[in-house]
Amino acid sequence: MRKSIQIVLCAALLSGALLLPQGCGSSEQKEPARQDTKAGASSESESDAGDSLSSDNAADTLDRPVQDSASDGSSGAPGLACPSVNGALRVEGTQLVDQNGSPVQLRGVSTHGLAWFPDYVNEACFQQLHEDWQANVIRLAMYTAEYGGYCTGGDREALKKLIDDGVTFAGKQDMYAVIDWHVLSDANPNLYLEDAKAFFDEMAGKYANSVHVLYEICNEPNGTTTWSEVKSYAEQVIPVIRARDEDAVILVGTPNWSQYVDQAAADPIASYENIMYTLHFYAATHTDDLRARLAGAVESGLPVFVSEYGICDAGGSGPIDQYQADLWIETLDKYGISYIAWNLSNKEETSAMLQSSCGKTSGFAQENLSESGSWVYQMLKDHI
Ligand code: IDC
Repeated sequence: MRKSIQIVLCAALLSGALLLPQGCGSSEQKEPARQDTKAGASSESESDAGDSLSSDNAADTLDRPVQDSASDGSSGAPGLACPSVNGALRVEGTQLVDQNGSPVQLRGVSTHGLAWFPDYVNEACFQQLHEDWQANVIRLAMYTAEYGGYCTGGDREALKKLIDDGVTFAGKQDMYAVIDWHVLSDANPNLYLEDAKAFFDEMAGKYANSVHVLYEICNEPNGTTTWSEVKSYAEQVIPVIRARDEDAVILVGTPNWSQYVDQAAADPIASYENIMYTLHFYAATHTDDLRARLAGAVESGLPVFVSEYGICDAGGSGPIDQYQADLWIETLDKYGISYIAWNLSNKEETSAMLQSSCGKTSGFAQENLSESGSWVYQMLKDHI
């Protein structure tokens, strides 16, 4: 189903008086977009306004039509891309682009496993991530096999409710949302292929008209899983999504914990459009070699999306390497690649954005951020 996008031509834009960048970083454009996401229950907010990094409180966050970013005649999208301005995303060559074909980069934060840390799925939290951190995407990570995993006895209805809420809150806060089927200890996504098909059938049926939703069909194939096995999985899950949602961007993991993008580049999925391939890095573990592999894949024509990264080691903990992290961001920006930081929690591990002593689930103050959290916060803000 083609996504319907209402075009709003506001008087100021028509007159040419308002030459704002085509992004939503400015307060004039912070109202969110969606009217067609599923209604999640409104969530509690533990925001402590006096203590918050966020300086203002955009209470007026309900449904607004999607704007056409061509309405001022501008072709570029230098600001913070967001659904109300940039609309549905698609892939052109190696680049993620907006509804007008302008390049778009998504930058944001991933939840930890939704079953482990459900409380960060609240609108005040997402509002702060967008307005203060300048994130324009949130990734909703749903483990398939770990603790509370969707395929290993987890509470499916509760997990889907968290996804519904996350998608709704992201839409209301004018952010894109990635629904992540978080394959990890299950190693080979084919293990739960039928569950994946049923899940994405349901998700795509629900969100076919939600321009801000992207689907990530397997976080990290690993172990002995080959690219041809991942490709076979993808070629069975993608048509399920396409039967409901013909054009949403779909992210496909690559072997070896989403590092073998070269293998995908050598044998990409040919029969579908708007497909991107994921590369994950942890800066204290992955350096020049993986960057070279990324560059090679992109230069050979592969659209890559970094749907997860950390600035610590690949175990999600250990020391932080800011030097390598900066080199990574430089490389990703050079190629216009999107990137999402792991993880939004206060778990006692260095990849967590929050100090383990922080009990808040929104309204974070500077001192609540971990070293990773402070770095990601500054890096995202510095981009705008
Ligand atoms: C880690 C979490 C950790 C959790 C573990 C489960 O940070 O709290 O106990 O998963 O096995 C990935 C995975 C991501 C990992 C992360 C850090 O996608 O799920 O999260 N990581 O190890 N790939 C590379 C690193």
